[in-house]
Amino acid sequence: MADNNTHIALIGAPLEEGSGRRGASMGPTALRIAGVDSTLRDLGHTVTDEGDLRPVPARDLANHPKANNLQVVAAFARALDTAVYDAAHDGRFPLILGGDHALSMGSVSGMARHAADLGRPLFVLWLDAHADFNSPASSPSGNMHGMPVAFFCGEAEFAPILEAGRPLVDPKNVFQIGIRSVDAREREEISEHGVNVFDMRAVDEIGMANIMHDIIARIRAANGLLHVSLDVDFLDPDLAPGVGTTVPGGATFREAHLIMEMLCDSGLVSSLDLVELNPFLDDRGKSARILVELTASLFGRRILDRPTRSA
Ligand code: 4U7
Ligand code: MN
Ligand code: MN
Ligand code: MN
Repeated sequence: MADNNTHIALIGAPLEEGSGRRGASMGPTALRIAGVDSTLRDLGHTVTDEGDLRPVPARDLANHPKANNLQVVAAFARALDTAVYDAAHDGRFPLILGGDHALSMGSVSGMARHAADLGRPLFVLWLDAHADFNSPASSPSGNMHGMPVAFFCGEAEFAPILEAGRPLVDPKNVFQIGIRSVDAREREEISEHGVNVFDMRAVDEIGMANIMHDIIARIRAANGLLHVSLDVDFLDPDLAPGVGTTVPGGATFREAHLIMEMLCDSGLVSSLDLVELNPFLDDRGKSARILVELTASLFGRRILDRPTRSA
């Protein structure tokens, strides 16, 4: 993916049951009102809006005391696994309009199947204040939006949400940036499994450009596909207040745009989640708009007509 014509499939996933509060189900609508489709078309891309998924709850799964709303979350994970796989298989770029972060159980699993078809490794760039590596056993809340990374790495196999034997993501192929809130057991898990974490201290000390050069070089060397998952709370709450789990000290406007600009130049990105937007908590559409602006940078909007330096 770069700034030449890409066929983008917008897939709405109005899931809010993975989080502890209501409102993220309005995310896809807010992103459409903020102009995600026209912004991408104006950059020269072809956009097909597939509308919103409305899966029936997965009644085959028993309720779980520590995986809140498992049936609804699993239904979205299954529907997205299929929708994302099908779009990518047909040569379209899946762009998921969330919805809370539990939906990434499905979007990443769908891309992992697509990457396995191609015989290429899938890498995940997780832009978030949180590591999202809990399981029902470790989670302090039971909220499944704190579990997707453990799930697609195969570390949260507590119920048959997706088929056994599905392709997983190697935790060593997961890069996290922006992290600044990690639970006690999560901290042990991410280091045990070798997740690559660039926490906010690393961003301060190393700088975003250096971090991104390193990540891009590693994915390119492995001929990998890259799925990007952007949680609104990655950004500083002053920039993006429209999220249920704000944490102070997040990424700045330019740090976030630089990531997207460097990713665009890299041509490595194959799919994107925009997640955790809660329009009920937003300030006059501010957070929806910044997500659309960041998406524009990923899809080729640039300050000058050339990359600043060779990427
Ligand atoms: B998000 C939390 F305990 N870790 O598991 C949990 F702090 O998708 C928060 O990153 C999870 O917004 C946040 O409930 C999930 C909590
Ligand atoms: Mn998250
Ligand atoms: Mn988060
Ligand atoms: Mn483990």
